[in-house]
Amino acid sequence: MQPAVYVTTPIFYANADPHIGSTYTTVVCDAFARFHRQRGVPTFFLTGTDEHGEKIAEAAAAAGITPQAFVDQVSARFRSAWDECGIAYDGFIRTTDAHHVGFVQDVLARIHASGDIYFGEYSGLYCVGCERLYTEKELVDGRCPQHLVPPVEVSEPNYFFRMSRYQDELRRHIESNPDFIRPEGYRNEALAMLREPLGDLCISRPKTRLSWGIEIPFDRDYVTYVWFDALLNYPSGLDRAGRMELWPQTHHFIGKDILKTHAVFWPTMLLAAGLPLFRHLDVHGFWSSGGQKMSKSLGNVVQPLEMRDRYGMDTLRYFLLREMAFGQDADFTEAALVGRRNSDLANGLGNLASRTLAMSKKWFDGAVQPIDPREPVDVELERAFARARVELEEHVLGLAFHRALEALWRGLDAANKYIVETAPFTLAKDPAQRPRVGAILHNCLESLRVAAQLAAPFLPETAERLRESLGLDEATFADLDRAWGRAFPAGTATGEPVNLFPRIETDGAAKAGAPATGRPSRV
Ligand code: ME8
Repeated sequence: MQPAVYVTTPIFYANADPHIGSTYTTVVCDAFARFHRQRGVPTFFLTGTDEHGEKIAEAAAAAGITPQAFVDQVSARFRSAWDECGIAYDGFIRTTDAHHVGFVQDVLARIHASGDIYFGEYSGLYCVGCERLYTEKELVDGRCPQHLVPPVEVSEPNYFFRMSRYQDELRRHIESNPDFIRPEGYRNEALAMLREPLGDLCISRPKTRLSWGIEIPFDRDYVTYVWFDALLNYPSGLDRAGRMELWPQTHHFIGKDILKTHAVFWPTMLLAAGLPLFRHLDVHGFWSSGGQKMSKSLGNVVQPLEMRDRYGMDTLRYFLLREMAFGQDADFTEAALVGRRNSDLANGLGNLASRTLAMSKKWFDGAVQPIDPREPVDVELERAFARARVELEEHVLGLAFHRALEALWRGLDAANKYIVETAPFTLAKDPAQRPRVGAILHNCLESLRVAAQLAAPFLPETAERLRESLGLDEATFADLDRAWGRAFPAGTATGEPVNLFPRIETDGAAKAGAPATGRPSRV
């Protein structure tokens, strides 16, 4: 485990609302941050909005309001969406914040003073959607591969950052630090970019063409190029929070669309600014929607709040984290989400919780019984959860969140199998077996306790509901190392049976890929 972690999402362009892609990155960061906090690791989690540049200026003009009024609205929508989704960020940065503006200007002045910024002629093929220049080679049929539109030719005098000066140093760093960019495929892509001559980076825009940006401190006729401004949010947000000591422990989570800016522009900027390099760039793949690229024109953009309202946030979190192998692409359909909800959440976890709590209530009025005597089958169950924990932790640190959840579900399967094998329903008919039935239920409650603790970073609402139903206080629940059999003091009272994940009736519609009704059925 690292001594501390600093976790960041990309800052999202304040020109559109959150969708399932931005939600995925944010949920991954949230789970990763909660995982570390739960293990006592000092953690800071930053997210926010990217508010300058041509793309935003154009969107504001189209909306008929000033850029500032426009970004105020969109940024507030991002913030409230993350709040409604229960995202536990520690800082929310806006690139129009005065502190950030000052931070960017300081860095520019420093790099200028050290001789790494010069004035020259800027020309090339620019994609406004990406806010960056493209080389002919990067284009696909003359179009930007992300936005599928031809870039525009630009030519104007501007300031340049001597990025090329740092090319070799960066390549050596990536070569000697295999964990710097993960998973490996993206590291290889970055190394391939660094095998080509890098050139320098244009970092200004004349105000005559674009005034919506941070003014260059050494030339009032220019504003800063939006990516130069945006990338600096990462240290500036930490600086503002007074937590710069965490900087060397940085984990940047991004989607693969912004690999070049983060794997090439950003580290060279840090080298020039004399700041330590981040620790990890963790790159995930893209979500498609029903097999197609998500786009407004296709009308298949998946809205996180709609999904949350229909299925609950934990179901959405579980689906996102379980369905996508981090680094690879995945497809979002409600049918697949409903499938996971019913098979994993309702059957696996929900069923164990409702059965255990119902038995505890029915036979012991909720009073937790002593755990002895222990049978081999009980020890096997305890071991299954010990294994689940080890595997889950390894997988989270290796970014395989889907595997981490699989490992936890192997523990839940063992618990459900334990109930079948020990058959408390049958034993309960014999009064002489009462102590054994009590011990079996205690083991089931322990399974639920450990499962809820391990699930907490991924399914925080569910974990809290389980904690309450199990009658555990917060301190006991926070203690991951509490020994099996030592979490429920004699006399602890478990609550009423809960139905954590009512099954979603699919009535054939969801199976066919159409939106599910979301109507819970009786179980
Ligand atoms: O690029 N699948 O902002 P942005 C998965 N402001 N993730 C997706 C996705 C999809 N279909 N679509 C978007 C920017 N994302 C810049 C970043 S950082 C200094 C500046 C996620 O609003 C993914 O994390 O276009 C991607 O990298 C990010 O949204 C881009 O968000």
